[in-house]
Amino acid sequence: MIRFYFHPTPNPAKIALFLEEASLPYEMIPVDTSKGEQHLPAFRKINPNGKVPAIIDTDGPGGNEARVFDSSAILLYLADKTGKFGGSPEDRPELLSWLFFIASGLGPFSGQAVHFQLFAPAGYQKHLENIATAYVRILKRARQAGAISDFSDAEFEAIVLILMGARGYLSQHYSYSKKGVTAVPDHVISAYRKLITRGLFNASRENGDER
Ligand SMILES: N[C@@H](CCC(=O)N[C@@H](CS)C(=O)NCC(=O)O)C(=O)O
Repeated sequence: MIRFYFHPTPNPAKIALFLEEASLPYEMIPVDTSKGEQHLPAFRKINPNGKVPAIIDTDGPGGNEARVFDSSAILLYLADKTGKFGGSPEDRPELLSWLFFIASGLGPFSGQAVHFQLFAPAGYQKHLENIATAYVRILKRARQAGAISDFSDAEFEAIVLILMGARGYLSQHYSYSKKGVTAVPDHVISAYRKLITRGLFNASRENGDER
């Protein structure tokens, strides 16, 4: 059984999506980050970095309990454990490249964009512009590579883990674009809408992760 430490924000949404799409049984344990529950000592034992998502697999390697934190690590762990959404060995180089690119490039930029747009004191406009420029460049590359534009059924399984990784951020920016923050180009929004139309994200939306 997977114990899934969740709050309805973008990074936990990636794991919700995997668990639902893989039909893995799990117990969802709320960690309300708006109340600071991510800093409680009991949760810090599961993720010393004090962020969601995290999981405990009660049936981990060797039959032992295992904890995994950080969304990309959890996606890879679950892909290996279940044999689902990891693609073929031939897919692995692209899959790893884009997944780690999301973890080390897209993720930190997106997190900073949200921080500087919504929470930081005034005076950070230049920094925000740099983030927006980098973010658009990243999304353009992803689109050129076919990761977020239209794709064939054959390509779908190989890139779905990548999309799970990117999805939380697209969702977040889609919401903020309604509030007048428009760092995401129209074609990215329309690709995201297409994915929603195909029903890919329905299960995790029902779990309340859309804001
Ligand atoms: N690199 C981490 C980032 C996790 C992260 O930033 N989680 C946010 C929610 S989306 C969080 O826990 N925020 C609360 C906090 O930072 O105190 C991952 O990919 O899981």
